[in-house]
Order: sequence, then C-alpha cells, then structure tokens
Amino acid sequence: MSTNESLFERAQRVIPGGVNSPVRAFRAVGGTPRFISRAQGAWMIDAEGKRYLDYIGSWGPMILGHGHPAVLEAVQRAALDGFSFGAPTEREIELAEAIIALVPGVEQLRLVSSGTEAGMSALRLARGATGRSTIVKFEGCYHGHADALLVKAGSGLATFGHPTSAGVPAEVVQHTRVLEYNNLAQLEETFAAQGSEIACVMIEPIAGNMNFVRASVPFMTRLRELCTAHGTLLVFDEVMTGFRVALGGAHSVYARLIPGFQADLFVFGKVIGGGMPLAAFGGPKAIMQQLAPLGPVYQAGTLSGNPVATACGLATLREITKPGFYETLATRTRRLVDGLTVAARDAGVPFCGDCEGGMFGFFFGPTLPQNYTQVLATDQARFNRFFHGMLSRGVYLAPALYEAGFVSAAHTDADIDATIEAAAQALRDGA
Ligand code: KE4
Repeated sequence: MSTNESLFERAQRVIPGGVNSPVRAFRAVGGTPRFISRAQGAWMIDAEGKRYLDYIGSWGPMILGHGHPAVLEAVQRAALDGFSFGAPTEREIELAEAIIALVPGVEQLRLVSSGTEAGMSALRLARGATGRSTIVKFEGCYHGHADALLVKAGSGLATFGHPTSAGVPAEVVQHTRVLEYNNLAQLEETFAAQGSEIACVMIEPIAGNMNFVRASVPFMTRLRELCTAHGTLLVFDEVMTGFRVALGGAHSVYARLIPGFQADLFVFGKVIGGGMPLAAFGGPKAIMQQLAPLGPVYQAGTLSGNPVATACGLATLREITKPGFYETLATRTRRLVDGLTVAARDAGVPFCGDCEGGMFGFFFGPTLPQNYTQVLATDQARFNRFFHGMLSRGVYLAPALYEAGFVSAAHTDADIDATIEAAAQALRDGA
C-alpha cells in the first residue's frame, strides 16, 4: 500500500510541489500532506487508511458533507445525459434563478468554473461598467490568482501596489490599491484623494483568507457610503462566505446589521458547485448587460455552466434551502468554537475563536484580530503544533494559520464532542 510519504515523493516528481494548489502541500505547518483516497459524510480517509474528521470540506464546498445521496444521484443522472455540450442548457437557467432568488440585488449572473475566474470577471466588468481603472482591495483578503489581485500594499496609499507573485508586471498592479482591513482612516483618505478614479472596492465581508476576520459594522457602513458618493462599485467576494455563513451569505448578515445595506456586484463559488468546478458573478441587470454578447466587456468559458456541475450545485442548493439547515449548522459550529475555547482556557493557553453559520476560525492570542497585521501577531508556532496535535488524533484542520475552517451538515454532535476532546488532549500535551 502506498504511504503518504511515498505518494508525496512521487507527486513531487511530476507536479510542482507535489500539489495542484499550494496550500495543500502543508508548507505552512510542515510535515507530509495526506493523500486522500475517499471521503464520506464528515470523514476523509487517506492512502494509508487513516480516518480524519474533515474541517476543510474542500475549503468550503462540501457543506453537506461528502457523498450526500441526493447530490450523488443528481450528478450520476446528469453525467448519463452528457458531460458538456458547449451549448446552453435549462439547468443553467434553473441554477441562475435559484441563486438570484436567494441574493437581493442580483438580477442576472454568469456561471464560470472557479472563484478566480468569477473574481477576475467581476473586476473586468466593474472597470468596463465605470470606465475607471483603479481598484481597491484589502490586505489579507484573497480573491483568486488573477494578476491584478496578486498585490500587496505599496509604501503609501497613493503609491502603486507591489505584485505578491513573480510573473506579474508592476504595470499590471499599478491601478490596484491595497488598504488595511477595517481601517476607516485609510478608506477616507483613499476616497478623498482618488474616489472619482475608483472602479470598485472588492472585499471579503468576512475574511476567511486571514483565518476569520469580520469587517466591522462602522467600516462596512462607511465603505458603502463612500462607494455610493463616488460612483464606485462595491464588490462582495462571497466565494467562501456565500451560502456558507448563511443562506443569504455574509450579505444577509450585514443587511441585518446595517439598514438598507446593499452591495453592487457579487462573486460566488465553492458551495454553489457542491464540490464540482462551478462559480458565478452577478449583480444588477444594467451592469451585467455590459457583458458580451450584449455589451463591450468580454468574458467566456468552455465549461462555464457545465451540465454535471450545475446538477451538483442545484442538488446542493435544494438541500441547504430546507428549513432549519443553517440553524442546526450554526449551532454545531458555535458549540465547536466554544468547546475549543474552554479546552484552551483549561490548558492555560491564550486562544480566541469566532464563527458564523458553518464557517469558523481561531487564533492563539488573547483577542480576535481585526486586520492582517494583527493575525500575523498571533502565535503561529502554536497554531502549527496544534494542527499536528489534532491531525495525529484524527482531526483534519486547515493546514495554515491564514485559513478558515468549515463544519458540514454531516458532522454530528458526537463528532464535535470528539473534536473538543482531541483539542483538550493536544493542548494538555503542549500543542
Ligand atoms: P478558486 O479559484 O480557488 O476557486 O477561488 C478563489 C477564491 C476567491 N475568493 C475567495 C474569498 C476565496 O477564498 C478563494 C479561494 N479560497 C482558497 C482557500 N483559502 C481555496 C483553496 C486553495 O487555494 O487551494
């Protein structure tokens, strides 16, 4: 039987870093990645037959758990009718209608194959619709690997962003401003200086790419006001939070906290594909009709709206729209975070956690970070020890401090209890 080590050695000979997406290589936490053979419900089984309670859920999509019978049946049936046609299908209409019915402010949407593609397309659309080039993002937020979004803050607000990746020419990110998340002063300063040039502000409303950091209500309120005052589009990147933190995504959380709140464009992914390659971007008809073939903003994709992926997404949406789904999921996720908090307190370890719906995060430090710099200041070494302490006890958490965690509908109360017990043991043992 192959072991994870032997598979990793073999993988590294033919795939850069042995993985098809960097975070899977365990480089942030060290050690050998687990090569997963199969998964069922809340569990993943690796190549050595070891079982893990899965809190990655494919980084969000597997909200129902693995192998949900209704989803499996829908995918099998769709596959028998054909994998891909390169022509429109009714199911794409059904999925678009289902998403539009759940997200106020989305009148039309386009289906694509990844969150990166959705974010990149939304960005191009915002620029095309406003005729402006400057965009704003926030440090610690990740919107996929489109060139213009692989950028870190310049030395000053007015200066250009600097690429975070080789291969991205400086001129490609010269119109990207990177601000500090939750920093009202920087927001005011940037809009005062450049408001009329800003096409859009793209934000993760709950930032799951720096573990779990919420945009404060004052910050989000002011961001909306400034975008409105300057004709800038507010783009909610809900690839991770959409249909994960609530049926209405993070937008419904902020719409409840901020009367009349409404983002302009939305980016979705992960849950809406149910684990298949499917993402989307959407917004008001007047903006969306700027897209080819109607308007001047080009965007396309061979497998966009793929018939098997849309079957998977629709079957997933049917399950998560059932009464009580999110109440149960949120209660279980909250119990997990509260349990971890008590376990850390009993072990005398500085710890704090947060969650919304089926998404959670935690830090080894006294208070919840409000921005990327504060995330960096938490105890990463202890995070890494804790990760391995849990992995060795059969609990698979995110293999990086900068990632969020996910609970599925397949996680039982017994699974949550077992996870909390594993944490208590790991922390007692010095994780
Ligand atoms: P994809 O291109 O990976 O489908 O989506 C990009 C993306 C866009 N926006 C947000 C808010 C995202 O979280 C992501 C992707 N999330 C990462 C997890 N941090 C995917 C995991 C990976 O890169 O392997």
